[in-house]
Amino acid sequence: MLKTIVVLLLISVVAFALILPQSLYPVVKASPAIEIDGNVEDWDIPGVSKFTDEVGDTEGWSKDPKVVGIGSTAESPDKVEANDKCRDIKAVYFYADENWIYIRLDVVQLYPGWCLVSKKHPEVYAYPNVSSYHLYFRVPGSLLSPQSSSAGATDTSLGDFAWHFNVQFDAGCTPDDGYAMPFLQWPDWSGVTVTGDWGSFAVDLERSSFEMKINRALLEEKLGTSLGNVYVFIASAKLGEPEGAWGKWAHAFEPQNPGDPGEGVGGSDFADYMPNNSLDVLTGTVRGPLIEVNLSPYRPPEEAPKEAPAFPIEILAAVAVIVIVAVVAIAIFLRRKKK
Ligand SMILES: [Ca+2]
Ligand SMILES: [Ca+2]
Ligand SMILES: [Ca+2]
Repeated sequence: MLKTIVVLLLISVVAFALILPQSLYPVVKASPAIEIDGNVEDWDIPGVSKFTDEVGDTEGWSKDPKVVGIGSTAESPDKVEANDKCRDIKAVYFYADENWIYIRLDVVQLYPGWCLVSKKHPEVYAYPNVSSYHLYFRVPGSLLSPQSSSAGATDTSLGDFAWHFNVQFDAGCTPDDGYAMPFLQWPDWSGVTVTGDWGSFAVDLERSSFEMKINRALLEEKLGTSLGNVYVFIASAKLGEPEGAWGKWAHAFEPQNPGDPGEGVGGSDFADYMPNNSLDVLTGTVRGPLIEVNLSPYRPPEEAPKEAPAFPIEILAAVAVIVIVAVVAIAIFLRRKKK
């Protein structure tokens, strides 16, 4: 008799385990991964923030052979239109997880060879002439004293929108078929290259995109705060005379005075920028508003909680099974006792 009861109880325990829904077990979700591999097709994932810029809205000088055709970085007339499209910013994307900040910048149209280093300036490493890209980040709560001047000797002040770090890159072709890595700069003008522990960078020539990731922990340690909502100003610039008042390096082109060493000739040197209403080009002053984006680690929204019954149906079923088993066992027990 006891045997029968034990068997029936075992059956009910197995039934209970089978009924127990999968939803009661913890579900581990694989986090979506963006690879910095020169293919931006992996950016179509939840949590990516995208901001767009107009196409064709570069400054007039960027399309004008009479301006960009002057000086040691002169563009030949047949290349002006193509180079202008490399300077024409189309969109920026951000994504953030526990370990990395991901940035993607799209331009209207890159072309093979746009990144070739100018033979006129072989002594200046990574000097592709066509365009460089600047991203200025204002980080609320940062312990760094912010900087209001722009980098690369571009004549623009960020004034009240002073930044805590910026990222610049011109993706100049390196001899081993690679690209020059971005430079991450602090307000005191020191900086690090975005490579190794700091991150990585790649170019998707086919989709006219740049993608990079930056080490969150190293960035936050330097900034003295964790990254949440940040404010960003983005611009492109043609590179100009490599030699200016502060030495030989990739100075910005001076559209107000082409052919002269850059710096200090007034007005913005940026060919395109975003957001579109954030810069007073004539005075070279960023007045905002900037792009606002949250760089805290992305967490998928909790799945909408199902309408839970007052008592879970699975537990109700399990209790019913146990009760039925117990009743049958008692009935058998009593019947045998009568005999
Ligand atoms: Ca990718
Ligand atoms: Ca644009
Ligand atoms: Ca623009």
